[in-house]
Amino acid sequence: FCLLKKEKKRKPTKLDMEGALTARDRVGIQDFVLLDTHTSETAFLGNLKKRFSEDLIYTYIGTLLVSVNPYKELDIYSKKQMDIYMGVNFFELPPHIYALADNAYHTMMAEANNHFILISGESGAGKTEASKKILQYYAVSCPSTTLLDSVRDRMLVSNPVLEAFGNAKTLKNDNSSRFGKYMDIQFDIQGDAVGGHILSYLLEKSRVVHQNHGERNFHIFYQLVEGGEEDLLHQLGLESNCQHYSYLVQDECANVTSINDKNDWKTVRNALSVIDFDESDIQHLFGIIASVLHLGNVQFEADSKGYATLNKNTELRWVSTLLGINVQVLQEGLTYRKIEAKTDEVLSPFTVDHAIYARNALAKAIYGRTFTWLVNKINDSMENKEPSRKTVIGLLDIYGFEVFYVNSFEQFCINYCNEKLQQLFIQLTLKSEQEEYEAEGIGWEPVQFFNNKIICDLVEEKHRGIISVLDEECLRPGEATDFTFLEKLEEKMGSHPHFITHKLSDKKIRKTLDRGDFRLLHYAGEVTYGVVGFIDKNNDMLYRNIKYVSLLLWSIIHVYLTDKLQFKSSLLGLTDILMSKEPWYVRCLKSNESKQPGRFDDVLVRHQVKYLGLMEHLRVRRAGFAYRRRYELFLQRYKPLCPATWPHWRGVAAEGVEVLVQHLGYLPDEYKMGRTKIFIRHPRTLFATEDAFEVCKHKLASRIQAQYKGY
Ligand code: AOV
Ligand code: MG
Repeated sequence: FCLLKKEKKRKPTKLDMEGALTARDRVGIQDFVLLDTHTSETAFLGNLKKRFSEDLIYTYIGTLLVSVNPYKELDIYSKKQMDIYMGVNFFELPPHIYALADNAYHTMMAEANNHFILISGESGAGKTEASKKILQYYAVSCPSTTLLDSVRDRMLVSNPVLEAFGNAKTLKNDNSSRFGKYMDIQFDIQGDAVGGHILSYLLEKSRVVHQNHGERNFHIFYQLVEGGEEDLLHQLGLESNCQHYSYLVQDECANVTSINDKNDWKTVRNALSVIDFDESDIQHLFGIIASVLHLGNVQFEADSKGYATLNKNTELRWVSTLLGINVQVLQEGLTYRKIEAKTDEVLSPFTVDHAIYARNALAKAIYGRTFTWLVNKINDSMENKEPSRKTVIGLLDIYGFEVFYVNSFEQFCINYCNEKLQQLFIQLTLKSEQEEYEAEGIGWEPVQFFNNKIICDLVEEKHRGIISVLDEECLRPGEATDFTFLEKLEEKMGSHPHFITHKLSDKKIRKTLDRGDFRLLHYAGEVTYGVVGFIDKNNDMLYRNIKYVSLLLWSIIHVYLTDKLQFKSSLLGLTDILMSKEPWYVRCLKSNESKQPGRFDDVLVRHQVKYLGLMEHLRVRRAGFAYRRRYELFLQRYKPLCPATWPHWRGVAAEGVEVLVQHLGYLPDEYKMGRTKIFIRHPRTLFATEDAFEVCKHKLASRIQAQYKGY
């Protein structure tokens, strides 16, 4: 946590103190580490619930922030609140997402290193809201120059734009992220936010052409159709009625009370102009979006031989105009396959099913690439070209773990992604924490925790994992089917404790599985996946069959062809990015399934507390030490506090530290001396030392003060 001087420290008033004392019973404890009955899950939940009922949605476990979705607007995100949290140490004010953001920022400034904030939790738990709050905090409260204001504005408005194109209503969340997002916020040496960069992961493109019952397509389509100006719609050949578009009404869920598409359209339109979209970009962008809607309405009929024909091609003409492709070429591309023989090209006609498949593949690909293009444009507009040294705070907000009645390849990818994040969390906290105590020779009672590596391996292991098996099957076009894939899985995974299928299970469980299902026991619960579509969708991701189906169109359409990454390798890349930075955690909990304000469903919350490993984290924290620092650094900072170490300690740093802390009156229980570091149990011990240092610093001559600048 923050070692910086407390710039705008707000001294707690008498009222605060009294309030804090009398209110404790009512509002619970703000850091679980201080909970008396710390090992009891019931006490943990009781504390969460008590706070939740008082609208206190944030609680710490040490420096980790637990957040419970209130499903109502709370008056805690104002500029005034931001000011209160600025430069104040973690534990001095009620827990808040701003406190975490602020401490990450000040630590970054003090130590000149990179940080990231990992936000996790299941679908609808509040990850995206949390990440927005953090970004707002940085954009509003970091020091500013007029020149940089535009960069900040762009960072802020990138959110509504990306949400319009990348979020959709699902059964779990009316504004569910359907892509993973990692955003670096860059700061210069003065601490100004000077630039940003976004990486996006695996947009759920299948949603463009198909949505499950009760869900919607991406917001942008409804925004355009409902909110688009008459002129614009006219130019794009669109009607102002969602019911008209088959890609928008399959689920009969065009209108949702919590969503105002008309207003959102205005926000997005304004945002686009802030991020440097000129009129021609905007025309281009919405031309492409409209072309997808028109494509969805292209219908095929079977001729006498059963081959696909297009009887009415008004829609196709619009696609042709909007994308600038000759209508004949387009028509051929959708109804014929081009086979390249030795010297010749032969056109082989599609059946209606194949034609629909080709049409949908094209719509998905167009949308997917437009999304990538959009992210690139946003990145260009937020880029900082100054070569000066910068540090970053990364924000990771992905799609949360989700289980539906029917789960397919999309859920498989999303849940695997969450599995990886949990693994990262375990490695960075539970495991590394305990390994550090061991390495430093600190006496330690190990804490048992469930390590989900076994499930990650099941999915991703080379040659043996589910993804490898799937990729192998995808290399046998024509022979492999979703069901041969399932058979291969059964052969390879057979007795794996986290994998079952209909064939592999006993009588009782068999009843709950279809023949085309496999079930994974994820860290967050069981999920049954239907294999239908796995081969196809995986191929789509590898861009093999898009080329195969509509090679013809691909040579013509000039949409950016950049996202060729395979999901697995891109995820591995992400892990590397995160491993090189200092982590902070926000664990979001969903309070209830029905999105109701103020309702706290005990069973649901208990389940999340369990699988997120919060109790284990607390145990490690309780038994452990809140703060540690290398002897040299500790001594360098605090040596003015002791005559024996000031101005120089001419011996081994560890011994100097021992002399120093003895002089400061540390009790034996408050700290431990490791091989290379001092470990301090409670933050309050360090705060007292920091306060003493503050006083001492003022007494020092200005020459010496200068030496401490930047610490
Ligand atoms: P998610 O990002 O975790 O789900 P969101 O951040 O989109 O979840 O939150 C879902 C909804 O919960 C929001 O649209 C708000 O209505 C409400 N909500 C969340 N956090 C808060 C808060 N701090 N204050 C008030 N309301 C909140 V997903 O993207 O589905 O995994 O893929
Ligand atoms: Mg989200």
